[in-house]
Amino acid sequence: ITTFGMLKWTSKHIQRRTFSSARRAKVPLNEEWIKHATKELKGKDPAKELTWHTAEGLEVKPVYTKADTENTPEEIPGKFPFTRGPYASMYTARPWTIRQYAGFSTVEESNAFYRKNLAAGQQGLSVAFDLATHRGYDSDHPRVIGDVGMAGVAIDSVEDMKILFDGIPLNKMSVSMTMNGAVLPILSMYIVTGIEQGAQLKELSGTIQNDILKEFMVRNTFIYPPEPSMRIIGDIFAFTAKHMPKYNSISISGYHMQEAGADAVLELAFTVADGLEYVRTGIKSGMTVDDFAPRLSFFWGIGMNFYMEIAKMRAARRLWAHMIQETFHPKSQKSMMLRTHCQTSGWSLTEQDPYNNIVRTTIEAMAAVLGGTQSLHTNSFDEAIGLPTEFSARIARNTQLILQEEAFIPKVADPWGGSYMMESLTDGIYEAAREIVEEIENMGGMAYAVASGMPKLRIEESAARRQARIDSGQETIVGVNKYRLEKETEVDVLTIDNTKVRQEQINRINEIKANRDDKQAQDALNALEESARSGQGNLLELSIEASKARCTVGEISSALEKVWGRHEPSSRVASGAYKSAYGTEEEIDKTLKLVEVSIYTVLLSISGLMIYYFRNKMTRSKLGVNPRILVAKCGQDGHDRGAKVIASAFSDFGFDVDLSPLFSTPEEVARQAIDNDVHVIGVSSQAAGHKTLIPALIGELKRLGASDKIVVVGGVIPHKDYQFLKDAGVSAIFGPGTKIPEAAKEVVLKIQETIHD
Ligand code: MLC
Ligand code: 5AD
Repeated sequence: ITTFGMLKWTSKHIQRRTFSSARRAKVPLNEEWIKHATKELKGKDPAKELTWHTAEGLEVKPVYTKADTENTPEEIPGKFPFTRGPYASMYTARPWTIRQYAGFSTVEESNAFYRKNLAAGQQGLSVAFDLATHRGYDSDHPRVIGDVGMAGVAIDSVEDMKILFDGIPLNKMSVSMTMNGAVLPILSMYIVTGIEQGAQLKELSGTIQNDILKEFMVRNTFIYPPEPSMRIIGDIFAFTAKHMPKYNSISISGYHMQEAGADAVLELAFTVADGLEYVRTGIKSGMTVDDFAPRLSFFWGIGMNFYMEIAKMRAARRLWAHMIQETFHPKSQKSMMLRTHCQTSGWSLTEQDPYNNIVRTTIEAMAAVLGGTQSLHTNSFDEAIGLPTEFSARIARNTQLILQEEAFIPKVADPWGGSYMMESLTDGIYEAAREIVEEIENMGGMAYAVASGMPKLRIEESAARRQARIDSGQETIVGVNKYRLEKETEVDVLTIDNTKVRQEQINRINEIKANRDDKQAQDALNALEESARSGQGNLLELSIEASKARCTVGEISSALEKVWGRHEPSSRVASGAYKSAYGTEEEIDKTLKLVEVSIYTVLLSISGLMIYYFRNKMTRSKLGVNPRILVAKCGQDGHDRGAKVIASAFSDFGFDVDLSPLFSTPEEVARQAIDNDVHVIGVSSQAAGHKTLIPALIGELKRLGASDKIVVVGGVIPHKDYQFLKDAGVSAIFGPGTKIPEAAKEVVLKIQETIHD
């Protein structure tokens, strides 16, 4: 029985999350303080009134005293279990690496952008690839017409990679590449570029993300099924351990879990559990833990929960060190030392009043740095609007330069060490996360857990709960659910001419194919296919040969796909979580009534509908069935947090909800909408493909005689594209920060309108 085939769990086997006693404060509040505080509160109990329960369910007391750290052991940075940092001197000797993630449209433009940024103070590179490349398609593939060059740079062959790094010596500059699905062609093309620049393999330094488990959970740029995907990782560990001693063979990533909605404890636990699974993978491919574990690296998301994020990073280092020591008994200290990159949270940034995002990013960057990160990306303030412009990228980079060079922050290692509160919070997160890691290890490890769907479902529930806390006002987002501006200011947006990029890429692919030695290319592809079939040989080594022979990303990927196939993800809706976190049904109704009075009173009185129609009764009686919506993702955009939250909230509101498979073409979405007889198609777009994909969808509906279907769009859509989409036939557009009940009401109104017509 295979690792991934064994468990056939369904969501009903998965326990709803309950918070265990580990999350409660261990030491009661200081007696004397209680007396003073009670007086200040005019007799109310401060323990009851002022204890804060974080989204993780952790109890945070209003004050900590020496009693809280009585059992905290004395630790120093640079020493096991590394709670206080992987290095003894930390930033006092060398600050973290300013490593901004970027990539857009062509290799020429991205190369120029990198060089400019390096000259302006950036210290390491980090490449963002477009979604076509992520999913192993060449730019000329019909499935990726809307994706080429949009959310990152398009790479088809080593010739592209050579232009991307032109004038950037790979034997000196450390380069991170965020690549997971098409990791073999991309890593091999980077290596061949290094070699052809004259670098030696042992000089290449940087990081490949190579973390496929979290792709199956949240990020969704997988290509092959889980099991062969894990073999690829083993082969990369083996090759880099042998030939590339300065290269980090993986970036075990919690970031995307947080972006998908995981709270700090879930992010920490699932990431450490992923790491343990990868260590087993390395050992299975014939190495000792000390051969490769020193080159495993990590990646955290840093959101707005300031104390919690610092504590998470400290707890993570301790937890990793303990788990590795207890499970694998390494000889080298370096095998237990967690080094990490951090990125400030994109999800926490808002489309409304976007300059506020500079402040948010600064706070998050401070948490990352006070938590002891090795490398950091700070987001640009236009995150929720589009890709960074030169201006927004400069502010983002300068945020780090100011922290490094103006604020004296690097002068002390782990400055929070010994804080009563921080040490207690670190212990609390450590224990809560350790419980989950042990639960997963007892299931048989993360490969089993992922196959069961458990982590994905818990993250989706956590996301729906969080959205409900925001929509109901329990959590504040300045400028969105509180202190909203009367009038928003427009900011500049980067536009990419996708058609032009695609044509240029296609020209280069044709040129390469015309000029290469075809037999050499074919032999290299056959060898890859054979290795996939037999399980013999190292796939990275063979991919390097293929890249040298000028095989393309698409060709290398499909050589393996011939044997392994493409992984088909399943989609399901986590219903119930939104409603339960929003409050009681009465509270939902009450809130809706308030909104109703301000916005919809007129509309409602005209159409003679009562407020309750939103909750379906009237709509249902008019339609004879529940309102049906297809929540769709088009193209290679796998960011499905928004789609999932909408699906689960709409289902809680009484809609019948269908989810399209990820990576559908517009034609496939149109077909599914007709087959499922939905009233509305809600397309969620996060990767800038909307201007190509939405008109294609509406065109196809028309062609199939289904123009009556309402199309609404949600996600990251620049305002200047709104009219374009409306002209194309879109009925409504819901940007970031939309309250879901309001969106649901508008959708119901649209359905009503078509019935009246
Ligand atoms: C550091 N060094 C010190 C020191 N601090 N030496 C002495 N004293 C000190 N105080 C040494 C280190 O040992 C190392 O050398 C060298 O300096 C560099 O330090 P580092 O700490 O290794 O930093 P860096 O090279 O920047 O590596 C950081 C990393 C790495 C280990 C976390 O994996 C990394 O850079 N990751 C970045 C990942 C990334 O950018 N991802 C983007 C994802 S975006 P030596 O010799 O030991 O190496 C994304 C979004 C999306 O994913 O698309 O979804
Ligand atoms: N350039 C810069 N940042 C990017 N991100 C994604 N793609 C790019 C890119 N091409 C960042 C955003 C996003 C996160 C996943 O990575 O901040 O939220």
